[in-house]
Amino acid sequence: MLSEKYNEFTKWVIYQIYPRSFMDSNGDGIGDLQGVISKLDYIKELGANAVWLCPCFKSPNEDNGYDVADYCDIMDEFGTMEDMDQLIDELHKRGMKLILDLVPNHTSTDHAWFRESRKGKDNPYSDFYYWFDVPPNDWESSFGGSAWQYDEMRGQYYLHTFAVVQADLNWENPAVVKAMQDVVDFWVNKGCDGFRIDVIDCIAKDLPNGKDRLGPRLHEYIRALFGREKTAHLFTVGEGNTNDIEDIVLHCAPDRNELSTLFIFEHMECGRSDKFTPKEEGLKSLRDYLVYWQNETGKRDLLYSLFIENHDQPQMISRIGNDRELRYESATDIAAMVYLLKGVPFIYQGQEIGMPAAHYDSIDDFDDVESLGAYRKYRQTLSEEETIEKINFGSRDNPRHPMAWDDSKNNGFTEEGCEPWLITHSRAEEVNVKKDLVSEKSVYRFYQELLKLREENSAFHDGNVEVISSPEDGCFIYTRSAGDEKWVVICNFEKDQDIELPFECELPLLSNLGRSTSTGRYSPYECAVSKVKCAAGMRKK
Ligand code: TEU
Ligand code: CA
Repeated sequence: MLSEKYNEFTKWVIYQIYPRSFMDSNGDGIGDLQGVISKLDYIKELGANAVWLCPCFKSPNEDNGYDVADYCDIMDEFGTMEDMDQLIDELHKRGMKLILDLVPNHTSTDHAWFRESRKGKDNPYSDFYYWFDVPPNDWESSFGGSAWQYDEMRGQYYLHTFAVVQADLNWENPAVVKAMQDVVDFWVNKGCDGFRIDVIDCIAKDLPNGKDRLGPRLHEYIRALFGREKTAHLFTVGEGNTNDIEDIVLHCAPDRNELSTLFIFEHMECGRSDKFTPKEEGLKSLRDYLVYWQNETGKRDLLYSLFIENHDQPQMISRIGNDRELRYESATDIAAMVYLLKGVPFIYQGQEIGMPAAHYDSIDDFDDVESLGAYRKYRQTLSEEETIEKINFGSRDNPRHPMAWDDSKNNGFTEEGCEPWLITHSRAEEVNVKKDLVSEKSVYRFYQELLKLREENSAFHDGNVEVISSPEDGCFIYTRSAGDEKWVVICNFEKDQDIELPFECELPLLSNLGRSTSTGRYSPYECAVSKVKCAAGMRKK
């Protein structure tokens, strides 16, 4: 059984917003907080009751907000602190929660802390970052090149795990720990209900001798942030980079007083052999990861994060689904596979209308610092055409194109005469909210029905999960049960087939193709959810 606190979190449905690309309220081509406020009813009507807002703090936007220049002030392009106060108020008025995106591993080199630190070795901020006369190791940056940058003013090298303008904070320094606690408390005092924590596993380094980045004091630092009376009620999700279940237990077992849950990313490798190289595989790849992690987290009563998209990931339906002829079918089938399992659901903006990956012919149409670094790397050995294909496939710009609200020139994201900060989505004319909502096959309405079913039936919160299909069945069938209530979720994969069940069911209460029976012939990507008539006598298939 999940702990009471974790079971409560299984009732949250978290909608992730990349504010820069969500809705522009003032015609400057950049999404903003007033734009978010204008769409809260759209999010609530979907069935989400919490919003995760990607970083909205002061930033020069070299990494679109993940380079923070002031943790306690709002980015100029997104609006003012008054706008944030209004957003928090409007969310709470709707019974919704706010999760902010905390970036504790690094700051922008524009941050006042860094500007002071680089002045020399005798000011209060001198040791806020890692400074060495010579690089103590050969660590590489995640965005290419060395992770050590020489700073002329200081006359030393500083560490940057990510972009050169993102300097790593030195968590060995108690003043850094205190400063980040103050940031958390500032936002808790303003009404923030939780945090997504960026690259949480990176904050503890074992320098100068550490062989890898995972230093020994990580859990001490996490508890310093979230193991306090003031933070005990918060929902906290760490962006992990571990697939080791014992490590995950250390991060989020209830008695650890650290995090509520971690994003476990193993399933996000579905459909690719590396970030920029596709791999032919279908829904079975996702099913296998889901079954494994449901089992591993379930055995240990850990809260599992249910997600298939985010602001860094090319859309899943373009990697393992069919994002052309069967876009609706595969988007809704994947939703049923994932979001009726045990855990806390995360839905990324655009996922609820089955937004696919985008495609452009020129590198000039790309913005993402990671993609531009990859382009330079691949062009050393590949042709322009081969490189552009790779960048289109793996770019983080895929989920960051302006949200497609309708099929007008800028898709309703900003005024028609205005240039959006990033080129509009190449398929927005075909896939947008307005068109989806009037379609017979509306992905939004399917998500709405699914989330309503999940909300109204407690078996989908803390109920037991039992997988009754086998790995080679070409479908994923699982039950959720609590007390004498049992539901069966049937998700067929790419090939049509007959599906039988070892028990009687009522008529499907949810189905992406409107089927009237739970068993019988299933079309490709067809799914159905039904109540089991009698839980007794259930046999494995
Ligand atoms: O990403 C963490 C991270 O490891 C990235 O390299 C991510 O895995 C990669 O972009 C996936 O392709 C977090 C944020 O989610 C990302 O947007 C930031 O750029 C990064 O940290 C630095 O803050
Ligand atoms: Ca704007």
